[in-house]
Amino acid sequence: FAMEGALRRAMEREEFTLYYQPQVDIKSGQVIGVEALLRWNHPERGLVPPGEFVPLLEENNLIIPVGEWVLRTACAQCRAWQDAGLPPLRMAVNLSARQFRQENLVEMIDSILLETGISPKLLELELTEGLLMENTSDTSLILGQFKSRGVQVAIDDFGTGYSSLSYLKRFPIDRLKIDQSFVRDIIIDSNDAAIAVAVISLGRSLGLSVIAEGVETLDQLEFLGVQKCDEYQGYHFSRPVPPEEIVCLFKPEK
Ligand code: G
Ligand code: G
Ligand code: MN
Ligand code: NA
Repeated sequence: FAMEGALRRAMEREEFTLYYQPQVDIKSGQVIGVEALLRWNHPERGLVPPGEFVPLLEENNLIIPVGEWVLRTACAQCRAWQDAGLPPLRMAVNLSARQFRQENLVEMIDSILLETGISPKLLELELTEGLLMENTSDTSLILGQFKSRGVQVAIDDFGTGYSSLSYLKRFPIDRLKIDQSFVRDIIIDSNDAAIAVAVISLGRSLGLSVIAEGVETLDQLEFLGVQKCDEYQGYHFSRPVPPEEIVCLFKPEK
């Protein structure tokens, strides 16, 4: 299968690369973390977005080795920024269901944390509702192991997966990510606004931090600020960028 071969070669030729999108504390305006986002730097096609190849990595199980590369690279980057004198930045990494269920996930993460020397508290794993709804017994076990290390867990695309909220009380979770589909029309669509406000309120009641994704305008940001949403990410502050551009955010103004 041609695409599988191409993806294997991409791995060998080190054509995968990570972009980072800043996550900003709404109250202080400070960048407090980044989300690592995979890109394929294709020799002919240029930068290919993950929507076009992550599903294929999943089908071929290549997401396991590529996902390990993502974790190691993201944690090494986190360390490099610290060594360069940046404030400690939380590093959020997307983990698919298949990656979450891989054998020895926790051991792999432990060795990457040890290797890179970053605090486990700076690593955040973004999981989906679908994964948490599968609720096999080892979901609790694995999440408990994250918790005991201080590794944080965020629920990605919150509100788009399943209607059951029971997993929120069953599992140790740190953060909800309001899906960008609710943020896009938050100013003009009262249903989207109501959903976002409800998620923020749910987070507050359960002691979870809430981050809004896909914030593109000042109006959206101000709405979220008034509603006391904790953090945001989106084009309004920055697109996902290569690591050098994250460093520039912290250079003293001239
Ligand atoms: O960067 P972009 O918005 O195009 O990402 C699209 C989707 O691809 C995101 O929803 C994200 O969850 C997924 N994705 C991006 N990087 C990774 C990664 O490193 N691992 C996994 N499993 N998914 C990723
Ligand atoms: O992991 P997740 O599926 O949530 O990935 C987030 C995706 O959303 C990334 O692919 C990123 O490029 C994209 N994204 C980030 N900020 C914005 C934004 O402000 N607007 C839009 N339309 N997309 C965004
Ligand atoms: Mn994500
Ligand atoms: Na998301």
